[in-house]
This record gives sequence, structure tokens and C-alpha cells, in this order.
Amino acid sequence: MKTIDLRSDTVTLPTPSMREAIYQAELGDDVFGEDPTTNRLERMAAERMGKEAAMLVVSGTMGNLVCLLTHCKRGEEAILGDKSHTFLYEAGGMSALGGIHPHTVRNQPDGTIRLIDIEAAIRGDNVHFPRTRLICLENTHNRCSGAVLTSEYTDAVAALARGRGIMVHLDGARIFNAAAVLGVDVKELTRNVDSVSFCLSKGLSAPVGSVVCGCREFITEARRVRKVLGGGMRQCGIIAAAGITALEQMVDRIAEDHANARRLAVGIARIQGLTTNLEGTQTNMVYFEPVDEQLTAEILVKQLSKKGIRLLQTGPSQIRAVTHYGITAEDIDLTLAALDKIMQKS
Ligand code: TLP
Repeated sequence: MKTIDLRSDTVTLPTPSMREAIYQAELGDDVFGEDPTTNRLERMAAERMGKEAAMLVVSGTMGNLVCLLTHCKRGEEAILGDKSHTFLYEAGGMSALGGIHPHTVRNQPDGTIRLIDIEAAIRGDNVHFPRTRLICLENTHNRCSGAVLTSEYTDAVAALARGRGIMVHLDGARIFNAAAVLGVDVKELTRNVDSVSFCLSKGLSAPVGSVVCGCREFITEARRVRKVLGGGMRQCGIIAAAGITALEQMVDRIAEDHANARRLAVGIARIQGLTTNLEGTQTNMVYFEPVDEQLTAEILVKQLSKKGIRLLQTGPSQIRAVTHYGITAEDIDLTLAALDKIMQKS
């Protein structure tokens, strides 16, 4: 039976040309700065993000953590969305390892945090308060239906932060998805943030890795933090080689994933007993819910799984499907047909 795995874009396997690049990669010891392939990936990533320097890390979680620990000292505060990945799904690393105080502010359904809410969250100079050091944004915004933040919004947050002497970090795990929707160069979405972390191993299909980008001084400090976390790697050109191929070959095809997600969302909206936020579906994520309380998300996910279709339960009554390399329009139609059949029987 064919499996259609829509749980996440993290399930993508390396392409044949990635495997070839991994095989051919020129290697050295990266802790000595001597891995030529990693150095090349880092130069490419910095250039793509419009930053001075970059550093390879093992995961998106480590990318965000390294940036937070580099920006903030113990007891300092970071403002972040209450639906942000860093707050919800990174095991509390910022406080566990950095003693950083998370100050959550409500995410709007479009992934933004209102400027007035950010402004209200910034602390005054008072001995009772932690010092506000950082604002974190997420683009695309995973838990907000994969929503896209515009460059105008990001610039406005950065201007507000700069006026108050605060840094901005962008969790750009899927920043290339955002750029594809807006039809802009990624640099426009990162130009005013102090640090950005993006993933090679999601929509870009590389097997491992994220890259952190910022000014030279920031990356020098971040290398020390990565070392503290045990993230100094040796012949990581093995990973970087696939990352280079990802940047060279996998960015331009992302629109396909968005078209497939749209196809899925439109189909789901037509199935009786299911609801989805059709307007909010801008990128490669579709969140939807069964309306009937008898047919829980858990049951629906189990029934689909028996048919070889894998989706992720993201709440008691919520399911997520993510499109990616390897998922075709035909797979979407098979998924819709299976969903329709289950719903008609229920
Ligand atoms: N997200 C994963 C799961 O953790 C939920 C997924 O399947 O979507 N930032 C954002 C916005 C992310 O969505 C993720 C991964 C990360 C950071 C962390 O990346 P990894 O998994 O590489 O640590």
C-alpha cells in the first residue's frame, strides 16, 4: 500500500542529487573552521538572508535556542507570540538553559502580534522588572495556519524594537515559503531583523540542518554558544552538501506545495462535517477540524492511517496536513476521496 505522509514537511527524504552531493562532499574539521563545504553553505546562506555571516546548526530548535542565548543574559526577557513554536514546542529551552524569561503576547490568527501589544509588553526601567531584551517573530507561522508575515509588518516591529534598544529574532524555519507567497526576495523579509534561523530540513527537503544568520559579531558569539550546547560538529560538510543542493534546487518548486495545500483545503471545505480556515491557508499547511463530537480528530487520523494516509493530530479536535516535495496533486485527490468516504460513513 502506498503511504501518503502529510504529517509534516520534515518527513521529506533527500533528493538523488542531494545524495550525490553528500557522497562527493569535500570535508574537513569544522570546529577548526576547516570544512570547505560547510563554509560554502554558510557563505551562501548569509548572502541569501542579506546578513554578514551564518552558522550551521543541527535543527531549527537549536537555531532558535542559540540565537536566544546569544541575545539574552539570564533574567532578561524575550517577548514572543503565545502560539510561537519557540514557546510551545521547544521544550522550554530558553528558560531551562538560558534563564530567559518568556513574555508571551497573543498571536493574531494571521501570525502577527499587534504592535500595541508588543509596546505594552516592553518593560520600563524599574527594579521590579526583568529587562526586555528581545522580540521573536515566526515566518511562516506554524500554529497560525502557516500564515505569512509581510516585510512591512516585520519592518514595523523592527523599527519599534530599535527605538527601544531591543533586538529582533526571526524564526524563519519556513521563510522561503513566505517569500514564495509574497513573490519577494527573502532578504526583504529579513532586512531589519538582528538574527534569523531557517531550516534546510523542512520544505527544502535536506535531511538535517538549519542555519543561523546575523552580523559577524553576533555569529562569532553564537559559535561559542553552539559549542556550549554540544553543537560543534566536525565533518559536517556531509550535512552542508545537502543544504547547498537544497538552496540551489529546492527553493523554486515551493509554489507547487502551496498549490497542493490549496487544493486540499478547497476539497476539505466541500466535505460535510469538516471545517477549515480556507482564507488563512496561504502556504503548505492545512489545519482542519471534524465538526461532529463523536468523530474525534483521533479517530479520523486512525482511520486515515489504515488507508496509508498519515496526518498529524494537533489538538483534541484539530488535524494538520502539510504538503511537501514528493506529494503530488494525485495524492491530494486520494486523500480527499478517503476523507470523503470516512465522513459519509459517519
Ligand atoms: N516544527 C515541527 C514540529 O516541531 C511541530 C513541524 O512538524 O512543523 N520553528 C518552526 C516554526 C517549526 O515549525 C519547527 C519544527 C521548528 C522551529 C523546529 O525545527 P526542528 O524540528 O528542526 O528542531
